[in-house]
Amino acid sequence: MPTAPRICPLCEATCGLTLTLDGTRVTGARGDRDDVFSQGFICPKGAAFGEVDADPDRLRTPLVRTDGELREATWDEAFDTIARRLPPLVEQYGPNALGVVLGNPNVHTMAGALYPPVLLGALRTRNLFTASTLDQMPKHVSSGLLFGDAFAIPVPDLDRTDHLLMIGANPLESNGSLCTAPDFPGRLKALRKRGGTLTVVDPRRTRTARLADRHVAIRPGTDALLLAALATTILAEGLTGLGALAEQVEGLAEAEEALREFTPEAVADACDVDAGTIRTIARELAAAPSAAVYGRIGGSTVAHGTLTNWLVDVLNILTGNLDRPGGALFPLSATAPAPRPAGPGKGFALGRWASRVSGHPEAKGELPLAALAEEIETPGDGRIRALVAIAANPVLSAPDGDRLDRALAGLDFMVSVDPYLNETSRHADVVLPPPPPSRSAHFDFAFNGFAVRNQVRYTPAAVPLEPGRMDECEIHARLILAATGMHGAAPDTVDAMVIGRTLAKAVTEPHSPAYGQDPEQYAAGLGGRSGPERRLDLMLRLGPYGLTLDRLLEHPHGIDLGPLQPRLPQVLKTRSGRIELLPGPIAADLPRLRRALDDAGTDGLVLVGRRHLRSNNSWMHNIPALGGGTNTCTLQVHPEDAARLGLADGAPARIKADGGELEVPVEVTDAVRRGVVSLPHGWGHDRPGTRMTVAAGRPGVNVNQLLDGSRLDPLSGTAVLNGFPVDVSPVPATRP
Ligand SMILES: Nc1nc2c(c(=O)[nH]1)N[C@H]1C(S)=C(S)[C@@H](COP(=O)(O)OP(=O)(O)OC[C@H]3O[C@@H](n4cnc5c(=O)[nH]c(N)nc54)[C@H](O)[C@@H]3O)O[C@H]1N2
Ligand SMILES: Nc1nc2c(c(=O)[nH]1)N[C@H]1C(S)=C(S)[C@@H](COP(=O)(O)OP(=O)(O)OC[C@H]3O[C@@H](n4cnc5c(=O)[nH]c(N)nc54)[C@H](O)[C@@H]3O)O[C@H]1N2
Ligand code: SF4
Ligand SMILES: [Mo]
Repeated sequence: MPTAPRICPLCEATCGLTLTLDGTRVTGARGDRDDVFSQGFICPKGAAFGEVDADPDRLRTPLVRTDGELREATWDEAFDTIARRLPPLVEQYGPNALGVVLGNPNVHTMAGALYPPVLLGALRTRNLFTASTLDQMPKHVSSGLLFGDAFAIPVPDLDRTDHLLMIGANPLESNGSLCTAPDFPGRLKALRKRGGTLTVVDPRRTRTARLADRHVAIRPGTDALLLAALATTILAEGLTGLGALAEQVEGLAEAEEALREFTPEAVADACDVDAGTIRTIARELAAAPSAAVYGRIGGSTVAHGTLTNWLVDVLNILTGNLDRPGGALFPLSATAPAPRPAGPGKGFALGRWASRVSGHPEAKGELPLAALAEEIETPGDGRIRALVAIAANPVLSAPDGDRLDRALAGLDFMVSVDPYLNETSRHADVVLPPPPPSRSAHFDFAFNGFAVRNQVRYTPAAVPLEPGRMDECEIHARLILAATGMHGAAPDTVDAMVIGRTLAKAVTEPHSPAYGQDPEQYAAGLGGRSGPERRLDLMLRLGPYGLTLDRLLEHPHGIDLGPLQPRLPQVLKTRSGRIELLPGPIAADLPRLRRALDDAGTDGLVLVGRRHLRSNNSWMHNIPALGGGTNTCTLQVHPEDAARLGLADGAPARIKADGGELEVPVEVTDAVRRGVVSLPHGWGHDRPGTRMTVAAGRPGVNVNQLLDGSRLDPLSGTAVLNGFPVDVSPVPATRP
């Protein structure tokens, strides 16, 4: 049977797959043993690539709303409608009348990397919302402040480290995040096999925690306190070892002073981790020949998310592990611009503008997704009247979906770029469906920059597009043209414009490989059979390895570019040109952390989320092969809490919080610690007007309905999705 390579787009691990094909049908997927990075690894989601690809509920044509109903339409009708209705709204009410929502799969498609920045650059709206404010924005803010670049995110050197301290991540289910590592589980096992140590901090005894040398079942939301106490211990006991970093760091004494009061004894009750354990972890971290601290969702979507992420890197710095093999290093992707010479940069600004209704500061040019509904609902100048949602399902993924659901229904105009008619896209006036992944080329613009090894791979579409379908890059390009008054122009006009602009700048930069050349001549020499391929070729040529698209095509299983290398000080773009260890906004947020010590030790229940290996956020519950078993929407409760509250395994419970209440079946398990209940996200597929038949048959409940959107990490605008208070009670049996 014919086969074709395809990088898996279903999570951040970016495994190379070998698809088996029968004509244009994908009949199976196995791990590509020749892939330079994943070497044959595959998980159940990747193995179900064929089912994901062939889901009969995927939309085959655009949908356009006529007389209140979404009907199948041609591409011309769809883009004509956008061109007719969108620009007049922007013209009449200004650029901020258009909101843009970018969801998670944009980091898993070429289109999502190449076109939204062009759309935003042309439209100039301040109303940009992305999944980052439900996810990793605290890391961007922390990196922006420390290193001057929101994308300078150190990645744990998984394959060489002697010691890994993992905060709020469960890679045995998630396969890793902001740490692209195919076969994360195998890499953790290898760490233990070579005598290394793994400590996992998680209120649940996860599959990852079970693999660890030590599991610390912390009280949710208190990791910043724990990490601060680790830092004070290292400082107070003279265990710092900045080594080569010493001359690059400023603010060490100030940071020491600012953290001084967070001693192990001071935080122990709040964290429910005894002071002795905290000291031991600190000493082991400092003593390890090499070590990395790594934190993800459980340390991000919490009340002190930015402080937690900052402290992760403070610890990497204090122990001298930042930018050193075995520690936490900055990857260098093949499509990153060729490194400019080291020196002071522009720095990172926060809060350059604020949201209209609640005054939330922008972070990285974005406003909190939790504030989208109020920006649509609240009358006045700058109200969002039109929305473009690309690969996003905020009705399920963001706080208070019911309110957002109503708000979306009140828009003047909405476009969704989405393969499904789901909880969010059902509100669109025009739905533009991308083809299934086997029909798309793939390149990991985002994840190569967060990978544990420098490498580069490109897979062209495995199967040609059927007649009547449109590549997602072309959909995005045509959307840009229709939204900006250039409707009808050829889609690669957009790519030519970007190439022209990029080269105009590059030829003036002495560190660029294109320096001093003629931009038009350079552009004429680019390879690639399409606009997006030419852009990829350009980025590779201007990148740090001097690669070309042709070179990648000669290596269908990828090119290994070696282990991560130290990159300081070149990475730094702070105004000082150094690592600014205690940035102003961080110092200003520490009193709030101090106050968290006082509210500690309450007996109430708090809720945390969880992920399942066979699911992915809100959109994969429609694949029968991935459903069932333990992949269900249950409320996990510790046996002692269940007994105290009168909750029985399998019986329904009512769960109440700030934003609402839900009824959900209980799963009694000691995998969650006392005082903590766990409910997964991405469920709640029971709204009318969707076309996801399998998901609708086992809808589950939407955990985000428990939130009203008011709980945010103030520095990053990230929603608090973990560690919020809830009340749980049994649902009284009703008489027949
Ligand atoms: N309570 C709670 N809520 C959470 C989280 C949590 O841990 N707890 N996690 C948060 C996190 S980390 C994230 S990233 C967000 C994710 O939330 P979203 O960004 O809303 O992402 P998804 O839920 O994955 O929905 C993705 C949408 O993209 C569509 N899609 C799938 N493939 C493609 C494609 O190739 N092209 C296009 N154009 N569209 C596609 C899907 O049909 C779906 O509509 O959820 C957040 N919400
Ligand atoms: N199978 C699968 N894989 C996925 C996804 C998916 O939905 N399914 N989603 C993808 C996305 S968008 C992302 S962002 C990544 C996320 O990748 P991870 O961050 O690894 O995701 P989770 O599995 O949610 O792990 C978070 C852990 O934090 C714990 N936790 C909750 N609150 C706290 C707390 O206050 N403190 C501490 N220390 N721990 C806490 C939870 O119990 C959970 O085990 O996964 C990606 N991969
Ligand atoms: S681990 Fe992620 S990238 Fe690898 S096969 Fe599974 S879903 Fe795909
Ligand atoms: Mo995410």
